Amino acid sequence: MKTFLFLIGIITAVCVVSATTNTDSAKRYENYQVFKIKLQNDLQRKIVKELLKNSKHYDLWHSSGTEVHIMISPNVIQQFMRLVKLWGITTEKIVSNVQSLINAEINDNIQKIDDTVTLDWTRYYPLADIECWLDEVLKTYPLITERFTVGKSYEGRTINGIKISYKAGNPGIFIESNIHAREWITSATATWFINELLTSTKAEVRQLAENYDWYIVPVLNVDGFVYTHEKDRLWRKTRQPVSTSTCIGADPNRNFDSHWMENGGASDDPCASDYAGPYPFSEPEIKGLTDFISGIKSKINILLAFHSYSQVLLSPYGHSEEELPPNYDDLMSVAKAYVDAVAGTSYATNYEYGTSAGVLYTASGTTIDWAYNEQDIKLTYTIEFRDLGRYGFVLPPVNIIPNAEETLNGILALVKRATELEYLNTKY
Ligand code: 0X9
Ligand code: ZN
Ligand code: ZN
Repeated sequence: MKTFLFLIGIITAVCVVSATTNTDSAKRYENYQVFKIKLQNDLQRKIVKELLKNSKHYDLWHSSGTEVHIMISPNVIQQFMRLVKLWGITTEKIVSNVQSLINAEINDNIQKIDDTVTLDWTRYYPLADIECWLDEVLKTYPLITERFTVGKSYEGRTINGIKISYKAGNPGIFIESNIHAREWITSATATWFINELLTSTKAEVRQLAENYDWYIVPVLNVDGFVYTHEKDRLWRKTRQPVSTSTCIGADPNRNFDSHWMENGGASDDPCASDYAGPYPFSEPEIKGLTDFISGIKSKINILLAFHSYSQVLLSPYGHSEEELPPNYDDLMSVAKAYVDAVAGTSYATNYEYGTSAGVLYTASGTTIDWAYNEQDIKLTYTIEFRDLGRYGFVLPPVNIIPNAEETLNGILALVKRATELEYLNTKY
């Protein structure tokens, strides 16, 4: 019985902290502002879409049916104000200086630096520290854990994952995290979750850990993640150059070969934040991930993709709002269990749920649609973590543990409901 081999406590990784990052050469967001916009008609929608084409000065942070959050550079704020007045668009400033959020985060991260790294989830860590911690986890639990790699990034970094398996024959759950570079809360939550599966003594967490095989990739977009730490905190895409443009990178969550570039769910403009890439799987990170998942698809029953922000749980489809997936009712029932469990946690955080295209917007070529459509994984969800826009992607690290705790409760309920609906039986 391997059951009793887990140790209790925090995994201490003894690696020297990598040189601190994000300083002089990093892009600054002085006086960049984030506005919440309430869209009342199609004309207003069109105007906002037009503005976003100017990707140098306008960056989409969030979008749902009627509400859009846009970060705007100080150079065009006056122009923006004139336009919204002219067209009667309702706006509200939700961040008055993005750089001050980033400065606060840098302070939070620096204060606690010492010589060795122990992930304690009170701050955000650079990739080298996460990798070091993961090495230590794998060394500490050699019988339960196993490294897997999903190939190499464009810049040549190995993309690491951890498989946690207490016994043979378990159904599998795959977690993809930090596919979008700036969504730091995702890898912070994924690493906390790994630690919890290995060290928690709570009965329900032990049962979750020991009766399912977990495949977790804490940081998928490694190049982009390093870039957010060193050069541009708000970078989203990969870092592979585009031959036809001076703009760099593709949106990895539009690069999957499933309804790729359909229905306006992605952009063919290399400068756009949702650029689909020149062709499906053009990004090595996505090619590597999909090759890996294809190889184990018969063992994967559930796939979760961690994102931020918006507090929503999204099911397929992303590529079409009208078309609903065949097991829509089950997908919604399982989603409701997740959302109720999150709301029932002491923080009482409110999530919404629904299909991706229905709740947010059409997005084609995404992880969860590909896994659902092409890999026969019938429960796939995007989870958009905290918050609702007060801090957006620059979520203060005091949120890490609360976010992770409510996510764990959500996943416990999700797996329970999925089991009741018989989604965790052996597939083939
Ligand atoms: O746009 C995305 O890729 C996700 N939102 S984010 O702010 N994290 O970038 C949402 C993806 C939703 N999934 C689908 N629409 N399939
Ligand atoms: Zn299609
Ligand atoms: Zn995302």
